[in-house]
Amino acid sequence: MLQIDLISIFPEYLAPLKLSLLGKAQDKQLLSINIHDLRDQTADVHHSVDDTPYGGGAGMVMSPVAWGDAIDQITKDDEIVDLIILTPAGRKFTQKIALEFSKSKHIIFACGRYEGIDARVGQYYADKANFRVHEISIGDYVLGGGEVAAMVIIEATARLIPGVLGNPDSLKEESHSITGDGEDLLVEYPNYTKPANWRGLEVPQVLLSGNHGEIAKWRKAQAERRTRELGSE
Ligand code: 6GU
Repeated sequence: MLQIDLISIFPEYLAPLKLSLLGKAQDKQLLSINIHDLRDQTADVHHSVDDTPYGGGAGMVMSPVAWGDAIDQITKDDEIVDLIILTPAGRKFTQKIALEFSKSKHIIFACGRYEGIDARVGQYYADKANFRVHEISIGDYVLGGGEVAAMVIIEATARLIPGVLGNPDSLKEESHSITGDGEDLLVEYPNYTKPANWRGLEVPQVLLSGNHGEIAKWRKAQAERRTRELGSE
């Protein structure tokens, strides 16, 4: 069972985590997803979570006080926790990192907004023996907050947990699938289904041939061609 906690000032933004594959994984008790409102931690009447940056500059920074209280409340001292801080300045998320996260027992997502979370939050938990802190970005563009990025990471991670996918063979041949050593990263070959002729476009003949050796060779060549073409963009 993987326990996932998300902390956000827009908990409603995370409602889709109940749906589809992730909903089924929760029904099967392979996954537990809990959403927390950061503002529940604030004592002041305005429930403020941000303040002006030391040193000046534009925008607001999220205060470490509410974050620390929220994280402490959902962790026990005797468990290992992966704390994922979502930030465009983080390490780029990949399939390999998804595989690593899929083996975790407890992941906490800190979904920041504004100009980010006070840097001491990551520093404080990185110094604790039972925390592994990961600053993660999902790509080279800037989002309004970490919520959508957290959903991307959860969707990629959860489907790698044994039992979550109905047909585990689906993992074997898809794009970016990892074959043990994590090195063989190809995008997938193109797929076709009926009809064999659609609006004048024919399915490649080899796929209709029934020759499994030739089909495997063709698919490998297509995957390599696609991967090469992406690399030269
Ligand atoms: Cl994780 N957060 C934000 N705010 N923007 C991003 C991101 C994360 N990853 C890419 N852009």
